[in-house]
Amino acid sequence: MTDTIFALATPPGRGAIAVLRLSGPAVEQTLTALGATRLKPRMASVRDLAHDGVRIDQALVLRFVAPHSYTGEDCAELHLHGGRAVVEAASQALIALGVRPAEPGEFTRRAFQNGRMDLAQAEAVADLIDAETTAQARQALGQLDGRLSETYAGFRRDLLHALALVEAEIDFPDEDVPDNLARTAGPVLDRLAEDLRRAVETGRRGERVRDGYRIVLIGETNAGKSSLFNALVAREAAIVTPIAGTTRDVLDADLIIGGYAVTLSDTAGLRDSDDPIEAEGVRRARARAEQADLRLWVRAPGDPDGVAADYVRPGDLVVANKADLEGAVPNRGLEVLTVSTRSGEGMSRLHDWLAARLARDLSGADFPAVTRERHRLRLTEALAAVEAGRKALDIAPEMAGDDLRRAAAALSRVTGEVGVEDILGEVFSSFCIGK
Ligand SMILES: Nc1nc2c(ncn2[C@@H]2O[C@H](COP(=O)(O)OP(=O)(O)O)[C@@H](O)[C@H]2O)c(=O)[nH]1
Ligand SMILES: [Mg+2]
Repeated sequence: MTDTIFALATPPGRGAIAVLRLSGPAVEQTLTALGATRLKPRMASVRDLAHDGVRIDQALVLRFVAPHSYTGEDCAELHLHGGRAVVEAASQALIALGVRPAEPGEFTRRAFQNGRMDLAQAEAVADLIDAETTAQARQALGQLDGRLSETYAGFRRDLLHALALVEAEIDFPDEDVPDNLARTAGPVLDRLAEDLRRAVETGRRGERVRDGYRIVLIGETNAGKSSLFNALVAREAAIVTPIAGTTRDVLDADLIIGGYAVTLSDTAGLRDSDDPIEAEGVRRARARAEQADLRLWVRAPGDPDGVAADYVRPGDLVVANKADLEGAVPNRGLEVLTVSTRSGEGMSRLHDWLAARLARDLSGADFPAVTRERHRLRLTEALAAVEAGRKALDIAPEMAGDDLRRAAAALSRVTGEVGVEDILGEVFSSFCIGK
């Protein structure tokens, strides 16, 4: 039998109120033991809570009766005065009454297991709690509404439709099985493959919104990368000196530009070095530049073209720094913005440029985007199976059924309809306690 759990649902520490949340079969009897009786479901009531004759608090109590609750079980919320001693006393009383402190994510896990939400929605709960930008929150809300799950369900419907066509043909074979199938199931699979491909692509965008868009500063030593890094993060995070080769490690900072989460990285100047520490820094700088969503090539007047030229891609930006000094900066066909981190000239234009780029790459009318690598891997798997099934239609239709079933299984794993146990740990381990 499931046990009854509780957790503090508000942040620990002193506050106006603290909410203790309970879920499980013993909720009603626990409330009664604490003196909270005659509670109407979903109605807030003020009750004096006490245990063993000792008063705990005058609290607002809410009761939810299964299955009409977050977890689908009997639930309650105790809205206590938000002092540490009150919360402590209430927690001790609950433990004494046999109610167990919840594990991280245990409430949402129960909600999933009781069919109140699917896995993609459970992940959205975690994302919404962790959201620090409006874009992250908007994306998570869309996913919580079930829009992402609906997209996956649509894929599965198309797949099962194609599978039914394939099986019907094979069960009642005549000469023209491959021809008939190419006519009936073929277009369905072609369309599905196209949709899956598009979903995998939105996955890159969704993950960037969720985890941060990666911008890397690269360039020659002394171009002013670290100065620019400090200016953008608005603090002296990186060491700036006139000595070439000052920066060795990759420095990361999280910031928000135009409502989007960004991870900005400062790197070592790209040059050959005999110093093994600097050489390792250069190697890391290159690796970072390759993975980034955008590279800012920081250049000062007189900088040689150097190796950075090998790392920039179309769409990257040249930031021509040291506008206060004389000299031209060649642009190598890229867009150029002129700034001076010393005088501040051009910095607001750079900021606007970055905000516009983020909006271009990350906003999408076709939310919901796929938000996690876990989803993207499964979708990619489903896509490969659909493509294999499509090929099999023409040559060996009896094989196509297996491919399509494999694709359906991959999709089901995303929302947690099959193969659940091995992914539950992964999904719920990142939750905070009380959710
Ligand atoms: N004149 C001028 N010097 C700058 C400007 N930005 C940075 N510097 C100087 O350039 C040198 C190298 O800067 P740094 O940020 O460490 O460059 P990095 O090696 O690319 O990280 C330092 O002495 C900075 O003070 C600028 O806009 N104008
Ligand atoms: Mg530096």
